[in-house]
Amino acid sequence: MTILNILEFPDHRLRTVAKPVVEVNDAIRTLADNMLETMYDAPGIGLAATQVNIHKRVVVIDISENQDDPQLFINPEITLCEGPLHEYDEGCLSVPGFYETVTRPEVVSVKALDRDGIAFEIVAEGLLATCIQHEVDHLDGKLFVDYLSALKRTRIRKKLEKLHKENA
Ligand code: QAP
Ligand code: CO
Repeated sequence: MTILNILEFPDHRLRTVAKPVVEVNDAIRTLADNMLETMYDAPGIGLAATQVNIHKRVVVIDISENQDDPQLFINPEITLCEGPLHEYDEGCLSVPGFYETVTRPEVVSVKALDRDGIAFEIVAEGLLATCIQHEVDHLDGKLFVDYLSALKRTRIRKKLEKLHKENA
């Protein structure tokens, strides 16, 4: 397995809209396994293919305490957003070192394909619902910093640009 390079804000490639997966084959399963390894290595709780510069609609999530419950969503679609809004301190492997409060619906239904290409649908709430919405945003070229004020977003961008220059 391979640990993939994670793009960081403000890399414009994070703004690419990912294309649907047309066939769930071994190449997609290998991508999903490499994304899981990359996420566990970070460590993180969610990763979208966009973040590793692969513009296909694939998301991996593991919100379990022991990081032993991987969830794969191929072509995820949020079919229902419900209920009270929920505030969560979100972070992102593509925005390392920054956490900010984002408000999103507390419950979502999500339809997707599994690693055998079989469709399934789940109702998610709490952290899982937040994480699914955050990762589906990535597939549409959207980042959690887009929900913040322009001032906060600019501050984060400048700090990361400085770090990237120092590390170059
Ligand atoms: C998305 O984010 C998420 O800044 C997944 O230095 C996060 O796995 C959805 C990470 C929170 C909902 C709530 C972030 C690792 C990991 C960092 C992540 C960092 C190291 C973020
Ligand atoms: Co993210």
